[in-house]
Amino acid sequence: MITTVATTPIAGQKPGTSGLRKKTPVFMSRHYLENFVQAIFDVVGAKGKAFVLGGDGRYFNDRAAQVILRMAAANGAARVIVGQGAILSTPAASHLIRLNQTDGGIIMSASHNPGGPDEDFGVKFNMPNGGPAPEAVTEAMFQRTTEITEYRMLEAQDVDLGRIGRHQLGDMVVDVVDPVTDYAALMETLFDFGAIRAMFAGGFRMRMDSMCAVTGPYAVEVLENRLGAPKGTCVNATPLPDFGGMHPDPNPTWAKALMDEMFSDAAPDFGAASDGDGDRNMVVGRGIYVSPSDSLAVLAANAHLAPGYAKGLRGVARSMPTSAAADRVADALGIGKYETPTGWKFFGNLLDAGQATICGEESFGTGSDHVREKDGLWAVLLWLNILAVRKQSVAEILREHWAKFGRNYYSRHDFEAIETARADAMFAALRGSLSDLPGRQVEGMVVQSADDFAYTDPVDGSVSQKQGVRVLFQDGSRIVYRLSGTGTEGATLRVYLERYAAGPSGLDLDAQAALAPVIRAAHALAGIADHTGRTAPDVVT
Ligand code: G16
Repeated sequence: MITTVATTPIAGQKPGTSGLRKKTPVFMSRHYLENFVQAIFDVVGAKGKAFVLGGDGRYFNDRAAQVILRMAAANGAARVIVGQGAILSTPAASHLIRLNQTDGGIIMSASHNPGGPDEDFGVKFNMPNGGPAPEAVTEAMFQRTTEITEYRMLEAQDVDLGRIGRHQLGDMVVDVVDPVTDYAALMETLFDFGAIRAMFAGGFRMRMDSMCAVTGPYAVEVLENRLGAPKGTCVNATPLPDFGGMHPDPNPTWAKALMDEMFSDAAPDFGAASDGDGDRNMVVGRGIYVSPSDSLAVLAANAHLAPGYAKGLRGVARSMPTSAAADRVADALGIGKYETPTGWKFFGNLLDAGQATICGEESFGTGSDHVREKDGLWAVLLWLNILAVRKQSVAEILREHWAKFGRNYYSRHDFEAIETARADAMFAALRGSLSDLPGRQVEGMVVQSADDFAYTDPVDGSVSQKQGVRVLFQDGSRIVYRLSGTGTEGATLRVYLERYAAGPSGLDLDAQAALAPVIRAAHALAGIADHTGRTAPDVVT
């Protein structure tokens, strides 16, 4: 029996960088989830359609899944494919959408944000290509939330999402699938599992920290069961609704236990961590941290060593705040290079059009055209494939890379939970000063140009404005200022810092030391302390 429930618009249901993310109690409040899900179905249409549904297992994931299923049935969907227990990593969900050629999918996640009754929850819609909905679509969903008057709900019992197989919910079919099987099979087509297995058999050791989030079962199946890594290689591998109290953001600050191990005498050869929904990754060698920008560049330069990329790459895309290290590789390979706004959704058209094969972001995201999301375990496997072929350490590979291409010293400084009004005032002042900056001297550097990044999509011509303030210096150094679009409280200021060293000397400095003048210039030009009251960042990556 389908009921139509009267509702009224709820303010603030505007998706950010990647879907709608809010505090869990907000999402659990009356009509909140239902209004947004109805807005999704109103925009994309549900009648006769098939969707994928899954999430990262955080608190409220299971109950939200039952609500979404009842609403899908009430809106006339024909079929929903759900990961067992309503669990799917974000890249696995993207793959299932593509594999089954569904009309899209709904992913429940707030990614790297903590989970729990008082933490964060999120919902996003992915398109039939498997990628996050573009801005035009999320904007239409937001508009719909501002005018919504009713939503549709099937009155029915919960579907048993623990039982793999076919279920019926009203007229709709619900297929519960193992969340790992199809994803693991895809990985086997891309990488030389034999070579990686031989490397583990030869004594190579790694640590994979899944931070009590969704990647655990994927990592155990692929690394331990299929590739023969010793039991215990994967730690924090059981997904928990509150991520065991961890902050599942794989960066040196939040994955500190892994960092400590990799810099200790007992360090294994290779370390990696992944985030809440499995699309981010951090990579660490023994005694050496690999910045995400460098990781993208190394992967692009060596991808041809893996079977899935043996024919070479068509192009490399990076988000604007990501360092230009990957551009240097693209130039050397003679392939296309693209600079997009922050947000994986901006890579979708380039991947669909076959213009880019590998994409990456400074925010610990790397991926390729195998799905339409960034993919944490994929990046780990590509690194392992490269290590197995080159038979060198991570440190040796990085040093050879810098010797060949020069080094883009890079860091991001985050200032979290700033009062929104103060952050907005800082950006207003900064934007107002842009035309005065060229020619200005600061910390021994001269500003060459300053602007607010705007992007015209080369495939569909859509334009995205105000994607980050850039200050470029004559010596090639760069500062970028942005406000995060994934937080749920106050504003997070992200300051991205970059300086290029051509070598051969000066390639082995500590990144923060090498960037010291750029960091001071960033504070001076934006008046960070005056506007925000902060003199030091909360997170340094
Ligand atoms: C999302 C997006 C990424 C983006 C990141 C950080 O990742 O998919 O493209 O780089 O947020 O965005 P912001 O700087 O606006 O916080 P995820 O892993 O949170 O889905």
